[in-house]
Parts: sequence; C-alpha cells; structure tokens
Amino acid sequence: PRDRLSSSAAGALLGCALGDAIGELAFSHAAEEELANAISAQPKLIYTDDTAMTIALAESLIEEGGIDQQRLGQRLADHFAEEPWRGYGPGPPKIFRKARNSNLTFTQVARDLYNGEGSLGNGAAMRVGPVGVAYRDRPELWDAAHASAEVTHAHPIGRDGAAVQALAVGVATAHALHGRRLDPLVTAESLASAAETNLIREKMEAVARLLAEGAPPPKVADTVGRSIAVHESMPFAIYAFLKTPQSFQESLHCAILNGGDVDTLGAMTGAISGAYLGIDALPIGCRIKVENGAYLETLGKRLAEAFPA
Ligand code: R7I
Ligand code: MG
Ligand code: MG
Repeated sequence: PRDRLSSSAAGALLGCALGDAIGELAFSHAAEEELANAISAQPKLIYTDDTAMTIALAESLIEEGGIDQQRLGQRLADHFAEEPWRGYGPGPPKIFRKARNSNLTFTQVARDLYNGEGSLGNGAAMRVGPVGVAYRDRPELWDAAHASAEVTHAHPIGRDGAAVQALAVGVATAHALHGRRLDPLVTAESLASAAETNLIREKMEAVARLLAEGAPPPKVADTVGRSIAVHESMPFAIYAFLKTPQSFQESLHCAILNGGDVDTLGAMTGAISGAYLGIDALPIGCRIKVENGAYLETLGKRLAEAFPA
C-alpha cells in the first residue's frame, strides 16, 4: 500500500503537469496528430500557473501537515514572485499584492475580489490535487479543500468546484491505494451528491446522465462548458477522466482537444487520472520531457510519506 500511495501521489502531480503543459500546446494544435508532432518537436514540456500553484499547495501540505491558510497564501505568492510569467489569472496576483501591502489576511483580501463576491474562476480547483491525495477517503478532505480554496477563491462556486475536484482526486487515490476498480457512473453520481451548490450539483448530474447515454465529447463539452469559470470546466475535466478511466492518454485527449481553457482542463483531468493509474501509466516520452519532472516526482513521494496509508 505504501508503494501504491507513493505512485498515486507522484502520478497526480506529474499528471497535472503533463496535462497542463500538453493542454497549453493543444491551444494551437487542436488535432490529435498535430498535437503529437508538436510534443515531439518540444525539447521540454513547459507547465503554467496551474502546476506552479499545485507545487505550492503540495509543499504547504508537507511542511505544515495540513492547510494553514496564511502560510499557503505566502507560498503561492512566493512562487508567483519567482515566476510571474506562468500565465496567472488576473485575481491571484492582485490578492498577493494587496495582502503584502495591507494588514489583511489572504482570505480577507480574496473576499473583496469581484465586487465582494469572491472569485469563481477555476484557479482553486486546478491546484487542489494534493489535497485529494493527502486526505483521500477521509472526512477531513472537504474542509481542507475549502480552506485551500478560500486563500484566493471566496465565491461559493469557486470553493465548491475545488472541493468536488479534490474529492475526485481523493476517490481516484483511494481506489488506487486499495487496488479497486472505480465505477464511472457511481463516481459521477456521488460527486454530484457531494456538491453543496445547486449549480455544480446540476452540472455533475448532467455529467452522470451524459456518461450513461454515451453522448459524444463535443456534445458534453457544449452542454457542461469548458471556460475559465470552475462550474464550466471542472465537470468536463471529470467527465474526460470517467469516460476512459483506464487510459491517461485518452482521458487527456478528451479533456484538451475540445477547446476552451485547455491547460486547466488538462491539469484537472491529468491529476485525477495520474492519481488513479499511478506514475508508471503516464506516457514515458512526455514524462521525461516535463519541466521539473524529477522534483514533481519527489514532491509526490514526500506528500505520500507526510500523509501515510
Ligand atoms: O481562477 P484564476 O486563478 O484563473 C485561473 C485561470 C486558469 O485558466 C489558469 O490556467 C490561468 O490562465 O487562469 O483567476 P481569477 O481571476 O480568480 O478568475 C479567472 C476569471 O474568472 C476572471 O478573470 C474573471 O473573468 C472570472 N471570474 C468572475 N467573473 C465574474 N464574477 C471569476 N470570478 C468571477 C465573478 O465572481
Ligand atoms: Mg494556466
Ligand atoms: Mg487555464
């Protein structure tokens, strides 16, 4: 079990980075063959803010032993300060600046965003994989996911979207840990019933229905969305995993070859699929090219050790 957890944790982190970096390439190469050529032509696969924030969250979980919102905020801000060019959404950099220049906490500043509603962007969901790996099928998962989200995403939809994505990674990790096969329909329905907002519950119910019907991916993408808002991207990312849970590549292609917020769709699907299938299921040609791959693998192993089976 220890080895399985380690493989799952490393798979979740590398899966996120691969999905993010390859998703970013899919932005300009939308056909499968074109994308394969583009990957071959890259000396390195460069990830974006999605993975940078995921690394910060994993480091925070390992160092703090859980979610400490101020320390997590500071780590996220430090990664941004070191690499501001990674393609961050507009909200987080504003929060980091304001938290530095005031006496307010990160969560207080995050609540002021977007006319006091807080952000419902997918930025909290795209980075939440490490919370799913750490808490798996434990009841603490839900509060930890909310706490990790609130540092930048205070809107109820932003928080709920992150919690459902964390639960998807948690379910995937728990199944991998116990060597159990996951039932896609049961999983989609249980994620729907875990959602706390009507909007996300309805989207996840639609995912379950469309999976049962065998609807084609472009139709699913049109129905549930694939934008930068979390309720319009996380459901499609989960669908892409659940449609072909045994294949990282097929899930990833489904997530990123239907347009929209492709790096983030790739990051979310890649984290779930990587957690479920483990590190050895990731395409080796891509694994060796992904930026900071060795560090991501080590970080996954350290996360598994910090939250042992
Ligand atoms: O969520 P966030 O970190 O952005 C993540 C995205 C991913 O695609 C990354 O790959 C990166 O490219 O950015 O950043 P936020 O600024 O919190 O949210 C993203 C966007 O969602 C905002 O720019 C808004 O357009 C929109 N948005 C909202 N619009 C209206 N009302 C977020 N919250 C609201 C809202 O409450
Ligand atoms: Mg990005
Ligand atoms: Mg994105």
